[in-house]
Amino acid sequence: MRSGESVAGAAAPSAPAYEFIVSSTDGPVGLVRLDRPKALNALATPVIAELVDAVERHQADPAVRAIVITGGPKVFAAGADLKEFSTASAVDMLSSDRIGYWDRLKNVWKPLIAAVSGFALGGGCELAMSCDIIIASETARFGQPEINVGLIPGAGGTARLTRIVGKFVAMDLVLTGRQITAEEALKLGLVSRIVPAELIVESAVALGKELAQKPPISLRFAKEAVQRSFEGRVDDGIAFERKLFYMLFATEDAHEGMRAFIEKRRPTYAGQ
Ligand code: DAK
Repeated sequence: MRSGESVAGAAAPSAPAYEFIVSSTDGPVGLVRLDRPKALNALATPVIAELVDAVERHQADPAVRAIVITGGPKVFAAGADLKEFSTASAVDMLSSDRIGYWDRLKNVWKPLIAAVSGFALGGGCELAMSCDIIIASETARFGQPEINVGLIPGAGGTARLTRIVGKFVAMDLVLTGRQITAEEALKLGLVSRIVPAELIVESAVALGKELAQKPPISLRFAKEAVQRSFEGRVDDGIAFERKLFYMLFATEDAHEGMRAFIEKRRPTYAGQ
């Protein structure tokens, strides 16, 4: 961004000039909007780096009491950037500091609200699941389609989704890569509210303002307690998932899958 731009209020104080996100505040609510529409908000490393920076700035701002992460009307985020990943080796993945950005989101103690319209796929769904509350618009579509490009979820998806929706639904979603609607996501407990598409940001900000009225220390402790009970059990899963995700970059199938996506053709998997 275009740091002077704002979505629903003033630009965050001394916000740097972001390229892929827009950060602003609306009263006590920090708002971070992914803004890379040409690549469907694919979470390339600089994108997630900017997002985490903006979230941390809101966390450091005493006037901000809740933070909303959103995307555009057509897409929340279509996952990690497959163009960036397509040439990476297993060693590149293992030695890169990409995952560090994702891990930093875990240290955010202010409530994080994901406001999802359109596709929240792969890392996009994982980003939403890294938040504390997910609000969906009627157009939201969630999924972990990594299997279709020779990968598996790699930013906590297998572990968190399994805890949220249970083993059998998680297996169905992770093994088929199919998308689910906002209605299904509501039934499965992945989202807690569905709102009309045109009200998604407004609704999330209104929820943020409602939370801003609560006693901040209780809010923080409540979040930490739920998080401890949830994340404590998923940490082992996430560590295991991460190793397997990196190992897949040593397979021909993963590179074939990502290349095929970029070249807009059907992949051929040889099991190599
Ligand atoms: N990466 C890069 N470019 C993408 C993209 C992606 N994930 N998704 C879409 N694009 C690009 C397309 O290549 C296309 O670019 P151009 O051809 O115009 O240059 C443009 O966005 C529009 O996309 P489509 O033409 O495909 O648009 P459609 O409306 O037809 O389809 C779609 C929308 C969302 C269904 C489709 O684009 C799609 O299936 N996208 C890929 C979804 C996907 O497979 N996501 C999972 C990616 S793997 C980790 C961190 C994160 C992760 C793992 C580890 N660590 C740090 C360890 C996460 C991994 C993933 O998310």
